[in-house]
Amino acid sequence: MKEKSIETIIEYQELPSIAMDKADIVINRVCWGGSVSGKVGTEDAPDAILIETEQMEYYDEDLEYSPMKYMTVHVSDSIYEFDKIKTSFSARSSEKKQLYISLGGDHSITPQLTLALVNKPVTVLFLDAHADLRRSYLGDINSHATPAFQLLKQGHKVFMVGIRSMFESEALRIKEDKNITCFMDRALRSEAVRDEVLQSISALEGDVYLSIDMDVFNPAYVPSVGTPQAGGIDYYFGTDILEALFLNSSANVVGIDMVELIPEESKVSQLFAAKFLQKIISYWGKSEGFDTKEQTGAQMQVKYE
Ligand SMILES: [Mn+2]
Repeated sequence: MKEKSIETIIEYQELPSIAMDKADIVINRVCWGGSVSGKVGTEDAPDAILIETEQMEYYDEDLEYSPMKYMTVHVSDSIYEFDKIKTSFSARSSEKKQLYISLGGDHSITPQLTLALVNKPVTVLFLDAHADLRRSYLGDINSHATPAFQLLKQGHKVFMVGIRSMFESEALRIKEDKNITCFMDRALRSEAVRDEVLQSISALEGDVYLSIDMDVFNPAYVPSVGTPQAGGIDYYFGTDILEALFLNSSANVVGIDMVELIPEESKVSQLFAAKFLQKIISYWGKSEGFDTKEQTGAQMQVKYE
């Protein structure tokens, strides 16, 4: 296991990181945990997750291919300042189709990332235990409790899944705001409702930004997050959501974030996130047809076995 230090180069699956504008996959490290009101440590998650990707097999056992044989990757420098998040992708390609994944950091980073990536209203698929619809929290409009409100203010539609904690004013907003679709976590106990969620995601059209607050998962799977909440979805429903989104050819995924994880000693939380990150890359690669292209990806440059 590598020790985290300034000198250590953090990579995805120990694969070489190439220039942002040349890579198929851009992984953005947003080490911002400034607004967390619960446990602290979300700023350490990007590196902890990437270090655990070294434990992952290159082969995807579900999709039956090795994504990184076909794709290249860029891992960004760490971003430590909130104001710099919105310029995260300024060196991205202007022509090539790329996948932009940001590892947080707390949930306050999401509206900055949509500013970085889109300049028109999109649908934000918002997986979270909390509604995050406060106007401000503890005096801060850019809090981890306000991103969904900020996204609505930017003109986006918010499609929530897994919600199981909210303030009364947030509950009213969900009922009244036509730009919010919300599937409460408890309703997801029903297979029919889970199918309805997946069908709705399969029917999304246009640009979609995916924000994954890791507290959407049951704490038995992801025990260490900023504000854990009883209940929650499991790993396989999470991957079903990825499948529904990426197999939907009418939806264009403009960016993804994974936020609120706090690295912990057992490493279960960060291993879960690393595996989920791999699934995101794998489904995107499949949806873009990389598995039928030439094997010129990052893994081809690695000597192993
Ligand atoms: Mn959240």
